[in-house]
Amino acid sequence: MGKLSGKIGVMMGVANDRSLAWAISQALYAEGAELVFTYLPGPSNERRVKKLLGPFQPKLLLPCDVQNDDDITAVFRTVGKTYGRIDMLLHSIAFAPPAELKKPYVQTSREGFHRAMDISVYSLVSACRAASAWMPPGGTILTITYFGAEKVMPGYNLMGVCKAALEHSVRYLAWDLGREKQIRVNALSAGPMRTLSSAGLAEFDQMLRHAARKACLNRNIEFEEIGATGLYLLSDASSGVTGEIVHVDAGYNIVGL
Ligand code: 0WD
Repeated sequence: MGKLSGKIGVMMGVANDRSLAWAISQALYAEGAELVFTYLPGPSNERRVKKLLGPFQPKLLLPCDVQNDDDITAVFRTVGKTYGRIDMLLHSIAFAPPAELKKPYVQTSREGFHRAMDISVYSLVSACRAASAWMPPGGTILTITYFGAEKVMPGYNLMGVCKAALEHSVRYLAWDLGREKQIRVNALSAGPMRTLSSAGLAEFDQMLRHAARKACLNRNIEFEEIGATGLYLLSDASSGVTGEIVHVDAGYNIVGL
């Protein structure tokens, strides 16, 4: 019997075996959780995710473009009706048009700004609303953020502004859902990891080298470290923690120089 036996989790944002959401899913599986996955609709995404999940045989693998309210409603209705409850939600989704990330923030277009905010921030609000309808007291929600929300990280640009909005959304959601239903909402602020989406960032290799040099632990973080903290934040081990931004960055964020 694992710590999460009998718990139902919805995992949004597994794109491949390097996704941060996959690190957390593996840690939850190891503790006996029953997991359901969503993927961005598209034949190649579906194929990739199906192949990855094959050995785990999840009961549900559902298409969900978070820009579409009907998709979000359908996902949580299907999971809710299948299991009668949802205990955990992982939101590990972000997107900004690559061209927007290549230009200085001051040049951000209105359309690019709206699209990035919609996918990277509003999707959390919408998913929290839909998931919480099926969550019993003690339900937990986790999203993934980055230090570029707190300080200027050249090259992170528009996504830094999205992450700042995401982090403050976590606090307001923690207040609303905590008061209303005893549901917790937190964010894990991860150090840089090589994944599909980070590959789109200009100078990512330089960012990785710099992060390792500056961090207290003098290294970058490991995939399994994201999994372990994700498990903590999605389980009762963190029952007194909500509205927090927990850094898993080898201590990078506390160093000034
Ligand atoms: O260094 C890193 N990789 C860090 C990532 C450091 C700190 C934070 N993060 C954050 C990201 O900003 C994101 O919020 O972690 C989260 C997950 O990122 P990841 O694991 O690096 O990225 P990836 O494996 O690419 O998963 C993100 C997924 C998308 O994958 P692709 O590569 O296909 O775009 O977000 C999903 C999609 O599966 N996604 C969407 N899902 C539903 N609807 C949408 C959408 N419209 N757009 C993107």
